[in-house]
Amino acid sequence: MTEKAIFAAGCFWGVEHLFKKVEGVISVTSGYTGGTVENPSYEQVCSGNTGHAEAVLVVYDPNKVNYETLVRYFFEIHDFTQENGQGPDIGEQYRSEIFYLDEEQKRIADKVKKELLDRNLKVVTKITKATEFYNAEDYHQHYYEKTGKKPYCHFRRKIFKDDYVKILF
Ligand code: MHO
Repeated sequence: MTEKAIFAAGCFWGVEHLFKKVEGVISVTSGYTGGTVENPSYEQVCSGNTGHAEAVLVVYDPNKVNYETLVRYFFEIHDFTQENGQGPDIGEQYRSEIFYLDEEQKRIADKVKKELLDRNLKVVTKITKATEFYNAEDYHQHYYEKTGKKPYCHFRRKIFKDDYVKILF
């Protein structure tokens, strides 16, 4: 059995790269969601006019990792205080957003976000019901593995105390 999660946290190259390292994650796919245009291209999404966010679809084994762990990790691998952009990438396609697939995911996402707000941190992350997820073009999948380049704006900063996630490599 597998489950799915969808996260937007800026340029999907880096988000995909970091989620792959998590034990229990089976696959990560870069794509577009949360907009209005059907089957958009990268160029259309880049124009900022489609309403889509660059996002990743994470397929995971719920016996090895749970949704709450993925949500915590999501907050640790990007800057959730930056509105409509991530690092040098500016535009609403780079926004921070959790697209929940059911009410249980929504409850967990809300809970973790509240934990951060209760610590007086700024959190711009939206929590929204998932709509259609469109896979990005092939050349965007596994971008860093294919190109040998290094992520330029995603890295992990620890914000949760306990050792809640197992990173494989
Ligand atoms: N600033 C980045 C954005 C890439 S991302 C897939 C670049 O063009 O290199 O949106």
